[in-house]
Amino acid sequence: MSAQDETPGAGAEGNASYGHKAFKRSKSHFADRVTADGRDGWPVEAGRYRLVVSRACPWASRALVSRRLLGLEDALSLGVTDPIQDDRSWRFTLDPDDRDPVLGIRYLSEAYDARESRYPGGVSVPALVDVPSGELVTNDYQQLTLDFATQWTALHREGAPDLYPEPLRDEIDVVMDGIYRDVNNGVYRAGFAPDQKAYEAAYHDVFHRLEVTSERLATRRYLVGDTITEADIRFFTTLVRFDAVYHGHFKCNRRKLTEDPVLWAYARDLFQTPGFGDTVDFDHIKRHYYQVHSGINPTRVVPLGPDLGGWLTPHRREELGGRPFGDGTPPGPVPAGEEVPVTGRP
Ligand SMILES: N[C@@H](CCC(=O)N[C@@H](CS)C(=O)NCC(=O)O)C(=O)O
Repeated sequence: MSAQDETPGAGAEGNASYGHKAFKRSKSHFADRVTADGRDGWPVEAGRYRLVVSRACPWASRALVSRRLLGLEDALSLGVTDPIQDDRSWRFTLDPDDRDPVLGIRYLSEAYDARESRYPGGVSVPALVDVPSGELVTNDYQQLTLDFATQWTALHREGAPDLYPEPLRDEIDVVMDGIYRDVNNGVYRAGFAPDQKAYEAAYHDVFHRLEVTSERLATRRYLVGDTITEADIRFFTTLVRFDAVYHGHFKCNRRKLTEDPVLWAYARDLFQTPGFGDTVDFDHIKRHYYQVHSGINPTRVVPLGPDLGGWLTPHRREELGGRPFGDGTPPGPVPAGEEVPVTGRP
């Protein structure tokens, strides 16, 4: 995957660099995998690991959606950080006494330190933490959700969809690769571009790929095959942020998501599918981007718009056919205590 090819950097967004040099997304430093056979020393086990996310973060949000769709909530507990980091990075100030109730830590960096003392890199979400030892297992967001889909199967709910079906993997990988390069990461390259030329190149990549993908989705409900796959999860997490943060804050403003009828209907369809929209907190998203990236928004003022009401309007994408969960079923309700507060919902 292209993320693994990026050059490491350090900068104001923790382990992704921006400033005078072209934006580079860093490699995930901790790339151990939790697998069915435990080959890295981390076997899949119910109740053993904690997923730490920020609901602001698109990479962490993939894991949030995937965990819901697969029904891993009982097996894999969830810690949600404050959307605003301080100088020690992600913190658990949304929890009583500002501590994660399961890990007992105030900062995610404590789990990184438990794994590797004086770890010099950035602290990033998503992070998978081993509860008994308090050590970080992995922050490899590219592999994490693929492993949820293919390694955690013994703990999937009954009726869980196959998000990475074997016969479609090559096609899914190709689609995800283009979307990663030009859209998921392209918006960051535009937003953190150090000069006009770099910004324009990224801007063109973003909108070229959105156009191509919009054409693809005009006649098919989902990106690959006729069911929801990992590719849809990865595209959704950028689309859902598009008008709220990427259009203005990252200057990706050729058009809004709401101005592309196909992509807007596709994104609404997914948003309204259990497991997608119920993980999204627009309040966390906006406050994180506009307040944390003070290099590109020095006043740290958070815009009041856009109006979110449209997310819940009919999309009529079911007319294209498709079987969202294949032979499976939608996930049940959001577990108690994990509901997104009303301040973050449309
Ligand atoms: N580059 C990260 C990918 C995930 C990522 O960039 N997450 C962002 C939030 S969207 C983060 O935690 N950045 C560190 C920070 O902002 O301090 C990794 O290598 O795992």
